[in-house]
Amino acid sequence: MNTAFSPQQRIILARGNPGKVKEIQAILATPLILPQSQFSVPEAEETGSTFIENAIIKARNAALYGHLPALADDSGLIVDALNGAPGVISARYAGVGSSDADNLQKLLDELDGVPDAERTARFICVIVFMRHAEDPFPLIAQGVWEGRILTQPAGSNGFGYDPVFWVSEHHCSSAELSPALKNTLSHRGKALRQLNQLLAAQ
Ligand code: ITT
Repeated sequence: MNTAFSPQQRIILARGNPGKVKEIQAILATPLILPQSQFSVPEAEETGSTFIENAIIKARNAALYGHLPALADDSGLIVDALNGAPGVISARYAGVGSSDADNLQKLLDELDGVPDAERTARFICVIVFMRHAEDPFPLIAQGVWEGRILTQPAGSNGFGYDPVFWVSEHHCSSAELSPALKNTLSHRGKALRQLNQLLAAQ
């Protein structure tokens, strides 16, 4: 089960919204990461009710149709005052095909009137690496980033819910952090560094 990579080893990144892809490429210590769009891979339906299930679905689909090892990120935001919503549907909270701005506005609407102390939230990231589509023992790495939801957006870096995610250590939103600083703190940064260790230990 050796996954020691040659420098030429290619890995498919399942799906991959552009915001995620940049962050993954900045941290992952593996060879060539190729976006799924370069292969004939049909979209996988994310039918799981957990981040882990959905990451496995995406990675397995990319490995199956791309015939290479595959990596998938499934991530999202959990808000305590909303019983964990938007959770696994973070990318489509305001409906299928909704934009980051639509989702963010829906979140602010749902939290209207909720006091600061009750706006606690966390970003979750699960990254799955599958050596092939039938891999019975995928590598699974996870990261969590605790924060709070602001009452209005601030900043223009990052993507998704970054403009409303308050980072208390730096007294600003996640969208006001530089990309490099976000990577040192974020759920995705933590998961990717854990994955690097898992890959190195193979
Ligand atoms: P894939 O193409 O990789 O499937 P996705 O964005 O469509 O990406 P996900 O189901 O993983 O699919 O949803 C993740 C959503 O969670 C993402 O669209 C954002 O709205 C939010 N999110 C995740 N990580 C984030 C981050 O670092 N900053 C802001 N929002 C984030």
